[in-house]
Order: sequence, then C-alpha cells, then structure tokens
Amino acid sequence: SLNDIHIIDFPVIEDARGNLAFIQEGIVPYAFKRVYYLYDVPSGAERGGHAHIAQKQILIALSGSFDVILDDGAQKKTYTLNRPNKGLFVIEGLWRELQNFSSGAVCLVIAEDVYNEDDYIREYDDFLAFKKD
Ligand code: T46
Repeated sequence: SLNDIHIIDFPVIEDARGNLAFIQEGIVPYAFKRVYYLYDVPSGAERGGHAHIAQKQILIALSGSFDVILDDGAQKKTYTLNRPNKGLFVIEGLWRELQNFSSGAVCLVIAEDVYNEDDYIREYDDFLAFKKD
C-alpha cells in the first residue's frame, strides 16, 4: 500500500571538490538488474501512466525536479523529487504518473529486473480490476 512508500537517503561523501553519492547492494532493499533514465523531457510532458505487477523501483531526480503521483487504487499521494541523493522507493502494484518535469530534469530509475512488458498494466481499468483480486 502507499504506507510502504518511503524516501531512501543515499550516502553522500561531501568534499570541497563536490559531492559523491552512491547506490549499491544493501542500500537498495532488493537485488537490481537494470538502471534506466528519462532526460530531455519536454515542458508539460507526462510519463508513467501504468503499474508494475512485480517489479520494485527506486526513482531519483539526479538533476532538476519532477512530481510522482502514486495510486494504490483507493488513494493517491504526490511526491516531489528534487535531490540527487534521495530515492523514492516504489513497491509493485501501484499506478504511477510522472509530471511537472523541470527543464534539465533527469529521472534515474533502479529497477528490480530487466525490461519486461508483461510486468506492466497500462490500462487504469485493468489496474483497478487487478487491485480487487
Ligand atoms: C516507470 C517509469 C518511471 C524499454 O525498451 N526498456 C526499458 O527499460 C524501459 C523502461 C522502457 N522500454 C520501452 C517500452 C516502451 O516502448 O520504452 C518505451 C517507453 O516506455 P514507457 O512508456 O513505459 O516509459 P515511461 O517513462 O512512461 O515509464 C518508464 C518505465 O517504463 C516505468 O517502469 O516506472 O518510467
């Protein structure tokens, strides 16, 4: 449920030369097989609009900012991501929408498994039916 959603703080090594944050096994609460990223998102564009059946993901605003709206079929919650060392832990079975990308925003995603279209629910009515089962 939405109560399982939380922000993960990645370790940061601060330095006069700049900051270094890292993401590794143990910090992420699942083994991960894929990293992908959204960038050059035009102003006003929306991403997401689907749910995952099994895959967990962590979303990070590596640069800029954007909003993530999560929906468990009963309620919705909006999270604004704008720090490169904070990740939104998104469990499986939630509908997600990404909106309000700032110019230059980069959304990095740490995904549990390789890309598999069979893990997607892309119709909202199908998602609601899935949540009822
Ligand atoms: C999610 C949000 C945050 C691939 O071939 N490989 C990949 O790893 C991914 C993620 C996508 N694709 C293909 C599938 C589609 O033909 O790229 C196309 C665009 O994918 P989609 O419309 O799902 O993109 P977003 O930005 O709406 O959603 C993506 C992820 O798919 C999704 O898991 O949570 O980013």
